[in-house]
Amino acid sequence: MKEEWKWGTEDDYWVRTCAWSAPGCHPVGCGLKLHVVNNKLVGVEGDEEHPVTKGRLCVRCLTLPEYVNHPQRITHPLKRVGERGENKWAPISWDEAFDTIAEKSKELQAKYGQDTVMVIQGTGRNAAMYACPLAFGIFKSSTTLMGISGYSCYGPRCAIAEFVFGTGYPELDFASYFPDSYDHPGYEVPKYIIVWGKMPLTSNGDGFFGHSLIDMMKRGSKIVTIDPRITWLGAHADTAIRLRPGTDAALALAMLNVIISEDLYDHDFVENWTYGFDEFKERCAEYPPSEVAKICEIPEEQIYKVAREFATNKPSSLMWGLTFDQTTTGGQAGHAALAMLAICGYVDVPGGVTIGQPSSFLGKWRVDTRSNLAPGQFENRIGAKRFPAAGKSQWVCNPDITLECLETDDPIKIRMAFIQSTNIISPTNNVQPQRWYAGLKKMEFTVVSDLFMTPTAVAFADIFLPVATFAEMDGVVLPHYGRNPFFIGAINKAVDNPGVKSDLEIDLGLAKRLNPEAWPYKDAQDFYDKQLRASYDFGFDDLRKMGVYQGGYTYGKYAKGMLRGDGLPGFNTPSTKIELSSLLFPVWGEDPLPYYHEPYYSKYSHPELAEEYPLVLTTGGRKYTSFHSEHRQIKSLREIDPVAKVTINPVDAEKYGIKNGDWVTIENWLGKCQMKAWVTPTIKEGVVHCEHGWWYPEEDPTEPNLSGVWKSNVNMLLPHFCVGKLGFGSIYKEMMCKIYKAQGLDG
Ligand SMILES: Nc1nc2c(c(=O)[nH]1)N[C@H]1C(S)=C(S)[C@@H](COP(=O)(O)OP(=O)(O)OC[C@H]3O[C@@H](n4cnc5c(=O)[nH]c(N)nc54)[C@H](O)[C@@H]3O)O[C@H]1N2
Ligand SMILES: Nc1nc2c(c(=O)[nH]1)N[C@H]1C(S)=C(S)[C@@H](COP(=O)(O)OP(=O)(O)OC[C@H]3O[C@@H](n4cnc5c(=O)[nH]c(N)nc54)[C@H](O)[C@@H]3O)O[C@H]1N2
Ligand code: SF4
Ligand SMILES: [Mo]
Repeated sequence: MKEEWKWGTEDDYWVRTCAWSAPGCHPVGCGLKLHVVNNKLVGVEGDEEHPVTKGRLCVRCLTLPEYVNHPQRITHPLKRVGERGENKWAPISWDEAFDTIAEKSKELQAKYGQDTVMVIQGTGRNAAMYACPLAFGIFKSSTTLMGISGYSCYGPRCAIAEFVFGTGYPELDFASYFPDSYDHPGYEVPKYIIVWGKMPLTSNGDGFFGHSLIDMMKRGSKIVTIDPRITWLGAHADTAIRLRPGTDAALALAMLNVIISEDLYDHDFVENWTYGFDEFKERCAEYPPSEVAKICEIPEEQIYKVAREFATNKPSSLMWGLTFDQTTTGGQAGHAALAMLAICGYVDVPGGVTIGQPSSFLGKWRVDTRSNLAPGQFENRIGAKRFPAAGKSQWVCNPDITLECLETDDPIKIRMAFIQSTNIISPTNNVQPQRWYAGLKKMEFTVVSDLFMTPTAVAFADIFLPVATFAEMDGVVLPHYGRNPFFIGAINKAVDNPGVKSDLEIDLGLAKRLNPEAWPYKDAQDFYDKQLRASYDFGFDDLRKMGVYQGGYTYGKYAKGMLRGDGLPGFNTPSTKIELSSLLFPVWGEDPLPYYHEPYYSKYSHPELAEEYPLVLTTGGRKYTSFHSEHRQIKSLREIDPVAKVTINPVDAEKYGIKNGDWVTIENWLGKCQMKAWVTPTIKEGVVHCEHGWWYPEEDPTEPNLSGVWKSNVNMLLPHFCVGKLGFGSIYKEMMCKIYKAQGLDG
């Protein structure tokens, strides 16, 4: 990397930076060069010197100037002057906004108790790092959460990995820890990569740079996709297994059955580093490929082929996605997938999966903010005791129980909401958004921090706080939020926009009024400088110059005594080994071994519903042109994806009289919505896929229309509280529905 991060003249210059929301993305930290003329962002280029992303950008960062300079951006704090829902506002200063929030929170906490203030956050944007600290360290409230049912984004995958491996997130080894990348001595590209219920090229989830799969394919990796759709990657794969949604656990157990019964596993690793193999082997034997092929509705040969290729081509690897969080037995599928990696000897080896060495950077600070709570307050947060496994691994409240608490005022009265980085009534961070809508209408005071006026802000906000884009702020980006931190990247301010603040700056402004002793930082730069110096021998200015810091990776840590607190070899689990049979699960009432059962709602679990609702509904496969409900205002992106789409197989389209481009109603007993049909054989027959996140900013923003937020809102068809025994799981990817031709967007 070059030494300079900013070059040019005073009025016409370039800034090198790493991306991380806003606009929304996970901590991939792609390298950009931003061109600024007269304090206006005029151009964007990919930074070829970034060691991982090497100049490549997707369309959302390529259109960044359109987003940053958008005329509908809110660029000063607002207070509501009309009724809620009327969209009438007056500008106020940041001081007035902070003072009002501080006063209101004190007043409501005096009346209803400390936990009456609820911080609702969205997914892992940069903002996510500062949401729990806002609740714990500023409002001193334990009520913070994402609205998503069953914690079903990332949390379940991390929790299962923590319980079974005793580590942070196991990520496909894409040489991202090393400055010399794929040329690093000893690194090997995986021979086979199973991409399971995930579309990383589009999603770049949690920091994995999706396009690195193309790098590895060019170096010989073969791809297997497991997905009811043939994605772009599926079309370029060696094998694409197009299974019935929600049957992943059965498939994994059948592949394990083949690997074990054909003696293709790594005996040395199993003997020395795993626990419970004998019981595990018996469980896998209950899943013969012939039976599982029928459950998954796939050819039996595919199970044998993929199991054999995965086990015998060393190293191979596997990545599993959101689907495992959003299905009934996804936790079990995750356990089985981890077992596949373990018994084939692909853990902590070059070209297998890297296991996170959790970074203390920011992590420790985030944990420490809990010390601002009273004794017992954290332990008693909503739902933590009812689901102790989730309570142990997640810091947040149980989302399903919190929704019920909003409705019933039991066990506490929540009366103030701070809605940070979520457009919670859009088809995103919820199921049954109408219930969240009703619950949030009960608030006596609501703050929304966002970049644009959203349906959520119009419906509920009393104060609106405008947030900076990454081009307008200083910060850091940390892949996997520190759970497997390949690198740390510097976010460097390029444009000065005094009307907006980053989420950290918002925390700092409120902390000054509500808990200054716990927040001894002058400003954001001072904060990052102190945090970095607590873990490394460099500060924020040094990181700016480095651009990206890569700490390197040690393989085989389990054998070197580098994973456990006591310094002995092994894994950081109760048995000191990878737990094929979990010692923890039975404590929480769960089977120690992975298993499959039918989705909550399917033609087999609810045959009485199958005649009326014959199709399987899966939702939310990611698109390049949006991040959840974001980007709907960006003209170039809307030209690519103008309206919500439902994908239908031609056989089903014919059956229900639907043609490509028709408006379609998707409906079940909980609700309905409208989308345009995309008829294509890439989706499995009997399955429809609905996009999530849709609203229409060009429509009337006031109540009851709220920019058309209810029209293509597929989450109205998704039930609440379809969780497993550990509290994890949901039905976003495996529901039942019917479809029929609609008149248009309004019916
Ligand atoms: N562009 C963009 N990127 C994003 C986001 C975004 O909104 N836009 N969101 C971010 C967030 S918060 C997350 S959590 C990640 C998620 O990113 P991923 O983990 O990649 O998840 P999805 O994109 O939902 O992809 C799921 C894939 O699983 C398939 N699928 C559906 N049902 C099943 C099933 O039952 N079994 C199997 N095996 N496959 C199934 C779908 O067809 C789809 O191709 O993406 C992040 N990145
Ligand atoms: N049907 C269905 N629904 C789904 C999914 C699915 O697959 N299917 N996926 C689910 C998943 S995995 C997730 S994680 C949720 C995500 O849901 P959320 O993360 O809640 O996403 P949004 O509702 O789009 O809300 C994000 C809001 O934050 C604003 N924003 C962007 N960047 C920043 C920032 O830096 N700071 C602040 N303060 N605001 C910012 C955006 O403008 C936007 O209005 O959606 C879930 N919903
Ligand atoms: S993945 Fe795309 S949107 Fe995310 S930081 Fe990289 S280029 Fe930007
Ligand atoms: Mo997510």
